[in-house]
Parts: sequence; structure tokens; C-alpha cells
Amino acid sequence: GISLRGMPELENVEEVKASFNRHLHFTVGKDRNVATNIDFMQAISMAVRDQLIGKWMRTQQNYHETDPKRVYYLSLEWYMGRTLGNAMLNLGIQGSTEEALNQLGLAIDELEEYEEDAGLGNGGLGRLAACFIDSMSTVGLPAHGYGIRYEYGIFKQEFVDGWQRELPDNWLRYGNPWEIQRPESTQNIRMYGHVSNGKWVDTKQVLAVPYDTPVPGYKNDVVNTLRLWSASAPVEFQLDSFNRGDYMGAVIENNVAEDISRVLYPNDNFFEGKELRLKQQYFLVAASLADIIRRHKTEPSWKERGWACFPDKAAIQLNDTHPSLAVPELMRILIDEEGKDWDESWKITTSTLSYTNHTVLPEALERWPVSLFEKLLPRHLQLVYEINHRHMEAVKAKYPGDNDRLSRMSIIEEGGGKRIHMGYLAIVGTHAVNGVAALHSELIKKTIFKDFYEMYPERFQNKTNGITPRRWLIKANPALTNLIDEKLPGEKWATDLYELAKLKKFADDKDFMRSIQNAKRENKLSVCRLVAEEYGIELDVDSMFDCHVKRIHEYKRQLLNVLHMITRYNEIKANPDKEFTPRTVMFGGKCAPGYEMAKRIIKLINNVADKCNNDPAVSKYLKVVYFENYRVSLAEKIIPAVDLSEQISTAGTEASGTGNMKFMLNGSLTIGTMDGANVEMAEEMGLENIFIFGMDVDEVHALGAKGYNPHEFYDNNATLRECLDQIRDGFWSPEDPSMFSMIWDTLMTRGDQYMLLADYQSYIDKQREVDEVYRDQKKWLKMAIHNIASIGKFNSDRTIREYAEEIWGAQCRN
Ligand code: 26R
Repeated sequence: GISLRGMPELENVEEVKASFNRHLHFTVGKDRNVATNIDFMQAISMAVRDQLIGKWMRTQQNYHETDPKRVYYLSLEWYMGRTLGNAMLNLGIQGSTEEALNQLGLAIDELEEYEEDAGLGNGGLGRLAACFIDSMSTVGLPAHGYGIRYEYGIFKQEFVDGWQRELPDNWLRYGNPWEIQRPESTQNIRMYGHVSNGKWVDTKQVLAVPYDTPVPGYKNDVVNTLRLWSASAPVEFQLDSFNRGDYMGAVIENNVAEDISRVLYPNDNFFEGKELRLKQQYFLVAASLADIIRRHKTEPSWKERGWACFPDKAAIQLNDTHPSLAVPELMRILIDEEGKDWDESWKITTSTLSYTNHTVLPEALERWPVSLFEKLLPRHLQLVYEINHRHMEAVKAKYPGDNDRLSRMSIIEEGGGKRIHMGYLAIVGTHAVNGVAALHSELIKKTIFKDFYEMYPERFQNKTNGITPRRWLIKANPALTNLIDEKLPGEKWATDLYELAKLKKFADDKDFMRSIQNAKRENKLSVCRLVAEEYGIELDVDSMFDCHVKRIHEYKRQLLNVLHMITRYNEIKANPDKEFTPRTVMFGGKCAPGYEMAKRIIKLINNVADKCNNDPAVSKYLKVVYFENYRVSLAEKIIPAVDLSEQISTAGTEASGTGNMKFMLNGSLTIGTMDGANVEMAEEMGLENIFIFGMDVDEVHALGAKGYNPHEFYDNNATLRECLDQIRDGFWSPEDPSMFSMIWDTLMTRGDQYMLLADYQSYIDKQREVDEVYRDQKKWLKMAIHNIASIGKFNSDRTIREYAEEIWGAQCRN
């Protein structure tokens, strides 16, 4: 059928053409003869941007006039991806823009490919911030995102002989048409120095220059702001050297200050106590808080009530502990600059701030050495000590004589060089702490924050993650979007995904099932073309597309997937006459540059891919593709084409997962453990529509308590043993037989934290079941429709409404 979505309006088409030509001529400074595709992309981006500006100014003007409670989302990561397509979609001008460019002999979808991803994030946490800011505009919250304008985002991944190589991501090279520099709102940030007579003196200065990006809601005229700070050296920075007459040295020194916003730290789930990273955190926090307070001082309510109104007018959300310096920084402002006493300052601080936890992995928790703090932020260290002192008094009062508890709960960890536990600081210094899925929120109460939960149970909440259906369905998957539009006319579903439940009645409808199948096939064909072009590999479109895309980390168990591939390979080789259900196993994901084990996992996957793809007897049934440089824009192409989504982390380790939801929304089936949000997905769709396997959290804990012994599984399972022996003996690395000994050691001799072998057989059995169902396409499609129809809860609009209502006390206007 023909979709009404994006039908071009004639008037708008003419306007877009004129605007595009104007920008190409006057802003880019080229004519059609010399302009490149990048020029065309920039010209159309500016034409689209122009349509945002009026709504943007009106939205901000309205906030100023009506003085509502505002929400501030502080995050060290914003994994935005591309902006052009999303802006057109949310403005409702996709159709007119496409038509306008068509008439000029250009193709919008081709031009969109020239936009660099804004890759200012590592993975889940950064992409969640991006989905949230889309939702905050869509539900009509007066919200601002705050972050750092890294000059280099997440590195570009390249494979050299199957090993990951990192290249710098110079995403701003050709300029960024979506940002507007606001030098007049520059903030002065101080660091280093010392405290003398209670005053922070002899500090070094750096300027924080804001760059604003408009964030439109979905077809609702709301445009909020993402404000990213860039570091710049002040003139004073050079004074010292100037006085010494070292002009050249002084100017070159600017780099040191400007390095603060140079590059995103590529660590995911691994804390490294680097000074530059602490500077980045303070830079974001200090600039954003100063900016927020400046804004509120111009509001009418301030004139009446001053600071007393602040918590009623501002809610500040901390995206993990990365911006948790907000606690001592707000205290410093209130006490040192505003002359407030401790108690009033504490009240304002805790009632304004709230904190989201995104991981329980102990090695990811931020614990900054006191020595570093003292050097960079001496005044903040004093305040943290005072916060801890008062906190310790409160613990003593509540639990007299319980010295163990007292030392467990100290924000300052003693022994082996003192450290500040930022998670504890964030809980003590805020009024709400939340996990990101039901299971995870329960887990933090029972494990990492148990003592704090017992003391402050009312602070602990759950906010199950969600994803924006605009980018992850309407933009990424037009084929499926059109089908849904046909069944559910009126577009209500685009913001209320619970509407998709109405698709359940078509789960047995032959025509609808065929349409769903065709849409998936169309998307799979696009990926086949991409893989053929990029890697020269011919895929079988009818094979099952089995996909594992996410950061490479041992807890996510890409290795378990490898064991399944190897098992399959061995079975195919051992049974040359047997028929198998053809599969294409797809991987994507980067690993932290210093993560040795993960680097070897990547190499192993690439080696397995080579062997399978180049052996005709195997490749008939099993092909393996590792997508290079997986990122937001590539995810948008891959996810709609997938049949089977791999969500196989050890139960209790993946806080939520959000990729899992993106696949479900796009009609893939999930093979997964009872971890993170998988648990709630299963609950929404019913266990009959998802392939759940392996130990649940309780079983994982029980096995850990009893003592996990890999030999129990190795000794009793011949197929598993064959896989592991092959890895140990160099079957998968003929170029260097000992290449993967580290993998063997981790799984077999170092007591594998993630208990891969314990879930191996259950995983293999479940994969057999997956094959069987795939052969029964009727059953598969029915399950797929149930997945799509059960996605309602995982809309990030729902998540944001819950934050607004239960944590922020802010009004959604839509
Ligand atoms: C301190 C440091 C280097 C660091 C630690 C952890 C940097 C980045 C992280 C990333 C973590 C916190 C992260 O991305 N967590 C993911 O958050 C998603 C959104 O809530 C979850 O869906 C996902 O399960 C979780 O791993």
C-alpha cells in the first residue's frame, strides 16, 4: 500500500529548493559545477536547520515566560549518531525534502550518508542519553542536555589481519552544521590551587565555551537544547609565560587547557583513575551548574524567592557517577559564593540532584584517589570530607556500635591509598537513585548499595530503560513502519507504542504475516548489498540473520556465541551429508583499546569467520560477518534486517541493555538470558515468544557460592571439550598456535567470572530450538508479530514520563 507518511507539500517543496540553493550559494560558497556531495549535504542540513530555528526560539521564549520546572540531564556521553534524517522526521518534512532534492537531481538518502556520526559516547549509557533527549522534547519537558563537545568521538575501528586498530574520529573536520557557538555564555572554570583561610586560591583557569544543538520533539513544535562545552584557554592562562617573555611557549601552552575537551575516553565499564578524565568531569559539572544557576537568576520566581525556589524550578539528573562532582560543586557554590550555611546548602543540593546507576561491575565503579582530588580540587576534597563526616555521624546515630557498617559505608575508602567512592557520594548527596531495569534496581539494593538501601530505602527507585521509536523504527525501518501505518492509521502509535498491542489480532493473519516477512526480506537484501560491497561476501538472504552487536566485553559473552559457532562448524564438518538450517552470524562492536582479552576475542571471531566463509562445505550453512566500526548509523541499517538477536550476558551483569529492545521493535526474536531488561521483555511478550536459556541470577549466585568449576562441564561434555581444545591447540589460529591461550586460560584455569561453560549446553540446546522454529516460518512470524506488538513499555517516552513524575517533579506538556 501507499503510505501517507511523508507526502510532500508542494509549498514546502518550493521553499526547500530555494533554501537549499541559497545555502549552497551563500553559505557553502559553491555552485552546482564544483559542489561535492559533502557540500550538498551541508546545504540541505542548513535548509532543514532553518526550519528548526523559529520553533527553537519560540520554545525557549515560552519557557522563560512561563517559568516551569526545568530538567537538566548531565552526561559525559551523548551518542547522537546523525542528525539530518532525524530532524526531517521530527519536523515532518521528509517527503518535501526528498521531493525537492529529487527535482534538483539529488537523492536525500545518498546525501545523508555523508554526515559523520556524532559519536560522543561508548555504548549503552551514551545512546540512552540520546534517546532520552529525543523523548524529553517529544513529551514536552522543558529540558536541557549538558555534555562535552569532544573534538574526537569514539575511535574508528579498523581490522588489520583480524585485529582491531583504532583511528582518531575527526568528526568536526568538515564543520558541523547543527551546532551554534554561543561565546557570550562562556564560563570560567577554575582548577588546582589550594585552600587558604577557607578560600580556594591560586587556581588555574580554563574557559568553557558552549555549542548548542537544537533537539526537536516529534511533530510537536518543541525544540530543546543540547549544550556541549568546549575548552578554550583564557588570555590569563598565558600571563605567566608572557611575563617571562616566552610568547611562543605561552601560545603553545594553550593546548594543555584545550586538551580537556579533546577526546572521549573509550573505556566502557572499566574505571581508570586518569587526571584528564577527572578534569573532564569537573569541567562539565562546573560549566553546567554555573550556566543553570545563571539562567535561574534571570527567572521571575528568583526575584520573589531567591535560592528557596531553586529545587522547585530545577531538577538535575546525573547520568551515572561521571558527573557526581555536582554534589560538592553545588555545595561549594552555595557556601563559598552565595554565603549559605551548611544545612540550607545541603537541603538545596540533595533536593535538586538525583543519580542513575548503569552498572554493577565492581571494576566500573568510580573510586578516585584522594591524592588526585587534593591536587585538582582541594576545596571540593574538604567538602567531601565534611559530607562524609556528617554522613558517618548519621550512620552512627542510626546503628550505634556497628563499626563494620560504619567503615563499609564511608565515602572515603581507607587502605592502600585513600579513595573517594563516587557512587556512595552520589547516593548520599541526592534524593533519588535509580537502576535501569527492574532486576538491576533490585540487585543494587541487595549488593553494591545494600547498606545504603537499608539506611535510605525511600531513595531507591527503578526506571526501566527505553528507546526512541522515531529513530529506531520510523527512521531505521520504513518498510515495517508502512505496514504499521496501514493497520494503525493516524500516527498515534509513534508516540504511544502501547498502541502496537492492537497488532496482536493480526498475528495469525496470512496477509499480514506475509507482509511482515517481505518487509524483513527487503531489509535483509539491503544488508546483503552492503556486505557484498564492503566485504565482498555474498550472503544468503534466506539464511537466518543471527546478530550480536554491542561493545566487546567478557560479561556480554561474545565468547559463548563463538563456542556456538565452533560447535556448529564441527557438526557440519563431521556430518557432510546432513542438512542444517543456514545461518549468517553477524557481529559488531568495539573494545576498549587497552582490553587485551577483548582484542583476542575480536581476532578469534575474525578467524572463525575466515575459516567458515572460505570452506564451501561450511559456508553453505554457516557464514560469519564482523561489521567493522559498528556505530549508531550502522546499527540503524543492521537492526531492521535481523532475525535473531543475541542478548546472552551472564544473569546479573547487564544492567538493562537497550539493543535488545531495538531488535524486538524491529521484529527480531531474542535468544537471551534472564538478565537486565530481557526479563521484562519476556514478561511483556510471554515466555512462548522469546528463547530464554541458562542460569537466572539466583542460580548464578548459588553456583558462585558453591564454587564454579569449569572442569565439571569440560570433562562431561565432548562437543564443548572439542571446541575448547581447538582454541587451546591453535586450530583457530594456524598462524600462531598459542594466539588464543589467554582465552583458554580465562575459561579453564582462572575461574571464569562469567561462567560461560555453565550455560554452554543450555545455549546450544536453545539454538537448536531456534533453528527448528525458523524452519516453521508461520510460527516464527507469529512470534515476531507478538514481539512487535508487546514493545509498548520499552518506548523511552514512557521512561521519561516516569522520571518526570517520580523523580523530577516536572510537567510533561504533551
Ligand atoms: C567509569 C567508566 C570508565 C565507565 C564505566 C562504565 C564508563 C562507561 C561506562 C558505561 C556503562 C555505565 C554503561 O554504558 N552501562 C550501560 O548502560 C545502559 C543504559 O542504562 C544499559 O542498558 C547497559 O546494560 C549498561 O551496560
